[in-house]
Amino acid sequence: MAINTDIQRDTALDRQKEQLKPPPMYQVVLLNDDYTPMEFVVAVLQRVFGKNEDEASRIMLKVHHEGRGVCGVYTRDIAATRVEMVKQLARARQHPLQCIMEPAPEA
Ligand code: TYC
Repeated sequence: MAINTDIQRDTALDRQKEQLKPPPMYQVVLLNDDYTPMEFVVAVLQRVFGKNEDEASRIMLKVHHEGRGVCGVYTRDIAATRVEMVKQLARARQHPLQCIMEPAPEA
């Protein structure tokens, strides 16, 4: 019984600590390919990530030249929803555009 009580106390403490922490954040990353038109990528960055045209063009060119680029940093569900939105838009136009999410580096 003493063992059990210890486990329960640890768990409650862990939960309390967990609730004090900010949620884990995820970055949504666009990957380069040779076929998706640049204008389409810029339009996706504006529509899905709320970027203005200059910022969208800057991110698109970074992906084009460096192979990948961060579109934004979000909580898990919001990041996952945006990844799905990008994939759906790309699929609808039959572009091979790839988008992933990954844990954001700690600030
Ligand atoms: N490399 C593509 C081209 O030359 C443009 C592109 C940019 C594609 C960013 C995907 O995530 C991407 N048309």
